[in-house]
Amino acid sequence: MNAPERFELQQTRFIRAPREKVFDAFTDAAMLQQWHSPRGMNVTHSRCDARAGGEWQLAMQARDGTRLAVGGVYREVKRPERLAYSWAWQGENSPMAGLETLVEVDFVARDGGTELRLRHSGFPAPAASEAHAVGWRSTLNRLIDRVDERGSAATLTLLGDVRSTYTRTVRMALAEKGLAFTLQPCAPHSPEILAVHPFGRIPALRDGEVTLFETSAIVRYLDECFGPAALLLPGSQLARAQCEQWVSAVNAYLYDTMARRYVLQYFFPRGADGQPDRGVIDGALKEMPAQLAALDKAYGAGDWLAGGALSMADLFVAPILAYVERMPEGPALLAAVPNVQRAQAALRRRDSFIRTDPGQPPEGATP
Ligand SMILES: N[C@@H](CCC(=O)N[C@@H](CS)C(=O)NCC(=O)O)C(=O)O
Repeated sequence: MNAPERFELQQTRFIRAPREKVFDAFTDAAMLQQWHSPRGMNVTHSRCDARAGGEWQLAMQARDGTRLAVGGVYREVKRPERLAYSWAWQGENSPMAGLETLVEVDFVARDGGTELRLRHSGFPAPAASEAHAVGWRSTLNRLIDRVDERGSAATLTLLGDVRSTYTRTVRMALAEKGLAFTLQPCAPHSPEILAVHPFGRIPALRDGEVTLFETSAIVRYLDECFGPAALLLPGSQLARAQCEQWVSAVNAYLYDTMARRYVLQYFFPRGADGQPDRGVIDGALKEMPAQLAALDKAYGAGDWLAGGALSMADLFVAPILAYVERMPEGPALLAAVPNVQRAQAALRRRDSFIRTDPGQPPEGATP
């Protein structure tokens, strides 16, 4: 009888760190605890006896409380070149419990750093190897954050333009979370952005081999996957829904009126003789007081749109209003909405707003 077919995955990553450091991150229990789970999960327990025949074990926990445990036996331990170990999920809830697969990692010295070549084999079905490939992509990002000399700037690249309001929203989120990143300047519809964003808008985010587009998805990802807790998504269901409501309102109405048909008409005039198109601006000006009044009512006596603290919703609104205020009709429009003015003043005192001023040198690392 033929042996059942087995499937495998392979991943290769370059890390700016010596082989010994990368190797040790795989064999030191305290180091494993810092990175060996996909983003958004934590390692709650790690144990390893890194010699041929020695055992290793990890327990992980997701933010929603889901627990996973995995372990195995070292087959080959050749510091700093190669490591091979068996891998088996534990616990009756795991669909792969009891099935042993094999992880092989080669650490190759290259260009002053390490090329990590990972092979994970022995999966019973392609879906199982694909699910583990997703997990490894994210887990290796966390390894790189820890050991690469550029930290998370080695995995996180923001593609966009510092003048863009949506790009600024993500830059503010990165600053609020204290995350190092690389800024890759790129224009809407450029080949670089179209490679990661099917609709050619900016911004987009690359996290190692993971790519994301749409500002709200990017901010949510950064907030939920980095740091001990979410900072930009309110804790209560109602406040989270209100946050989502304002993000959606910016995407559906406010950006179109205040940025595209108003601010951008002044910055990139499309009217006769290279002048701003008055008809377009006047059309936007008719709609803006009602939109600003809605924001004014939502802020009320507080400084934040949802949950009584800074949230992603505030990061969507602030970059737009910062431009509106500088336009000819801006000061008069804003004078009618004192709550908006007060809330914007509070937000503008934050480091994340000050550091992301489009007139300042950009804060990200260069590619
Ligand atoms: N819903 C998108 C909107 C992004 C967007 O419209 N970005 C502007 C720059 S601030 C853009 O790329 N404009 C180019 C265009 O409209 O073609 C998001 O949330 O990321």
